[in-house]
This record gives sequence, C-alpha cells and structure tokens, in this order.
Amino acid sequence: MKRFVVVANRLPVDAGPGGLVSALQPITRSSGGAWVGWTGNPDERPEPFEHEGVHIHPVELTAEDVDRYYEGQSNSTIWPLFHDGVEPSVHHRPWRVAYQAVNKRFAEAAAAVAAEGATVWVHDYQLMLVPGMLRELRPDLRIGFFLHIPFPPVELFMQLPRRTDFVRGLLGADLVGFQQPLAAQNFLRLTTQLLGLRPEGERVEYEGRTVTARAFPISIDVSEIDELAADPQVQEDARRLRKDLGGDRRLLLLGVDRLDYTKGIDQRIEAYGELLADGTVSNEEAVLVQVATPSRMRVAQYQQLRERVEREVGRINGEFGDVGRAPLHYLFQSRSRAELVALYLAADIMLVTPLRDGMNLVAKEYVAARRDEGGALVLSEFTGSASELSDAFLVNPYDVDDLKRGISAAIAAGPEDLAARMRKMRETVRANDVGRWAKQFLEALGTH
Ligand code: ADQ
Repeated sequence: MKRFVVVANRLPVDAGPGGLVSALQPITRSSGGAWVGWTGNPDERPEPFEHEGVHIHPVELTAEDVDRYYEGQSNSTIWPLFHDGVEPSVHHRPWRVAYQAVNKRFAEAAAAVAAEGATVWVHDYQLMLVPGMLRELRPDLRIGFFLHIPFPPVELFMQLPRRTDFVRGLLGADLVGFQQPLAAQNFLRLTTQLLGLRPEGERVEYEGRTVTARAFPISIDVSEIDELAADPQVQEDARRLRKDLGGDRRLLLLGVDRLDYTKGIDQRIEAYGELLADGTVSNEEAVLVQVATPSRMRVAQYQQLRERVEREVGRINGEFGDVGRAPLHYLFQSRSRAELVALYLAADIMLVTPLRDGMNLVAKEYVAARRDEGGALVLSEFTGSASELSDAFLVNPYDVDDLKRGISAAIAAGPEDLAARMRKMRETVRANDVGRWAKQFLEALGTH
C-alpha cells in the first residue's frame, strides 16, 4: 500500500523524458509511491513491477477500449470540445459507456494500491470521472486532479452529453487544478449552473466537503533543457543543421508540434506561403522547418489534417522551391530531446501558433534553450504560455494577416530588442519550473 499514487492514462515507462514524468518521478520515488496507468499496448496487463524506484501498476485496455474510451470519447468528443470546438466534437453513446467503465477500472486500481489516508493525484481529460468514483470507494483519501488541457467556456461545455457527470466526477477531488485562472472560473460557474452550488472565491462546498479550484500553470524541466543546450555536441549539431539547410540562408523558422489540429500548423504554413508569395521572404533567404510528431493517427480528423498539411507543403515547395533548395522542410517524425534542443538553438524564429492550447511546453523549451539570449518567439495568444511569455511576438492565429504581421515583426526586430525580450522570458521560465509546479500543487492539496 502506497502513501502517494499518481493516476494517468499512460505509465511513465518507454515514453521519453517528458515534463510530467520528470516532475512526478522524483516525488513518486522519494515517497515510495505508485503510478497507475496503461502501458500503451492494447490487450495486455503485465503484473505490477518496479521501474526506477516507482511501483508501476498497469491497467488493461482492450482494443475496443482503445477505440471507444481513448480514440472515441477522450480524443474525438472531449478533446475538440475543450479546445473551443475547433473541430466538431463527435458524440457516441458506446464511447461514453466505455469511458465510464475504463474510468471505473482506473479508480479501482488506485483504490487497491493507496494506503489509508494516502494522497492520490489524478491527471487529465481521459480520467475526469475518476475522482468521484475514487471518493466513493475510498473516502479516506486526499484526492487531487489536474487538467492539462483548457477547460471550455460554460456555453461550450453545456453541449457535452451527460455533462453533469463530469462536473460531479471532478468535484470528487479536494483540489482541482487548471492551467489558467479562467478555466477554474468556468468550472466553478458550472457547479452553480448544473448543481446549484455556491462557490465563494476559489472554493465550493459539495456533499459536506470543500473543493478548491485553482490555476497551477505547468512548466518544463528547465535544467534538462539547459544542460542539453550547454552540451558542445548539441551546439555542434545546431551549427551543422544550419549549414545543411544552406549556410548562406539568413533565416531559419521552426515549428515543433504533435500533428494536431489545435496546434495551428496549417494556418502557420499558409501564412508562410503568403509571405513567400508577396515577397516578404524569399527561398534565398528563409527556410521553414516543421517537425510534426505523428499523433492519434487512427482518428479521422488527424488523418485529414495530415493530408491538408502535406498537400500545402507540396504546393509551397513546388511553387517557390528550386532544385536542391526547398523553402519548407516537413518532418513527420518524432525527434530526441537532444535533436529538439539543437533545432531550438539553430532557429532564428520559433513559431508556436496554436488555435488553443492548455499551456504549450514547446514555447517554454525554446526559451529555456536560448542561453545565448538569441532567437525570437512568435506565440499565439490562445496558449496558456502567452499569459507568462508576454514578451513574445503575440499573434492571433485565426487571422493570417496578423500571423504574417507577427512573423514580419520578429524578422525586422533588432538584436538588442530580441535579447531584451528573451532575457525577460528566460527569467519567467526559470522562476517557475515543473518541479515547483508539482510542489505547489501538492502543498495546496495539503500533504506534501
Ligand atoms: P501537448 O498537446 O502534447 O500537451 P506541449 O505542451 O507542446 O503539447 O508538449 C509537447 C511535448 O512533446 C513537448 O515537450 C515537446 O518537446 C514534445 N514534442 C513535440 N513535438 C515533438 C517532436 N516532433 N519530437 C519529439 N518531441 C516532440 C498537453 C497540452 C498542453 C500542455 C501539456 C502539459 O495540450 O497544452 O502544455 O499537455 O500540461
């Protein structure tokens, strides 16, 4: 039985060192804690095992669960709706039923490993019913929940079938964390609208308990990025990258995203195409590298996005390219952390232009990598990161002209202006890294 339990869709094994894992692994390890989650492979449930000092407790998903709970309800119903409905949210009753059954399975697994009075931290939109289910099974636990994605405005949330179940599910927690203060307010307003509760400030009474809803903006493992950026081999790779892209080329623009329609990749490429067309940049002086990690490729909307992006990349390269020299390099690949940092170091302009994003860690990684105080960040207003990184070139990604304006402003800015902006952004990112984020959440939850 464990005093501290993390519950997340995925286990912290074989995923590369991501922010969440590096933030939670040390705390989980030092408290002799457990991690409840899915291995990522359907139809398997290995026996619990130890991994880097953490007790790993696998939960099984059948192939049908993956279809319905993961690709269906989580990624085709909740994900688009919570991102402003930028793609239509699809609703199917069997998906909802599977979501509920899988959430129950996670809650039971957590209940089985948590010691009396333990702290359980549940993560993200795939598991919103878990806090309520776990509370019923184990009223003795301290339960925290953190939502990594945006929480939508009340009017949008109201479209979700069985919406009240989700609100009750979250209210099972003692502390519900969001990326942004507005998200916490949206949630509290819903408790009034759907359940007639009366929140006061960030607290609301529910079934004789006090539930707190508050923003805890997530961050990155700054020292991990900083060490990679200081590594001579990574710096050499950055120089080689620039050389390979045509050393004479003045300007390297970069995009790094999961291939997701919320990330604004097609709008970004469209804006770049227009800059080439109207002569603001030319194939002689600029190159855009877009790295897009394959993601959720069995979901139709993601396949369609892939086709749209690839068509547009082909069009732009066909129209503006030359033999041996393309204005746009599109890599539909995942890259190692070291390769990403080399790209960050090489890039003059980083384009982070999602239509909606809970936080966006790529923006923070770019800033953390720029120990040289070089480079420029073009950042969408609709990311959580924009609240902290106000010295970026902020843009409205829905407005192609505004995207072009932001990119042009970054191109035109002088080195002193850029260094001053980067210095301020680096201070902000350094002051709140992911370790601090986890510590603040757990302190607020009251047991660490
Ligand atoms: P994501 O939507 O996945 O996360 P993001 O915050 O940018 O978005 O994190 C992506 C991570 O994957 C970054 O660490 C990045 O370096 C890495 N990555 C991206 N493209 C890659 C590539 N081609 N190769 C290798 N690695 C790549 C969700 C929410 C976000 C929120 C995070 C954390 O949607 O809003 O910031 O969770 O809470």
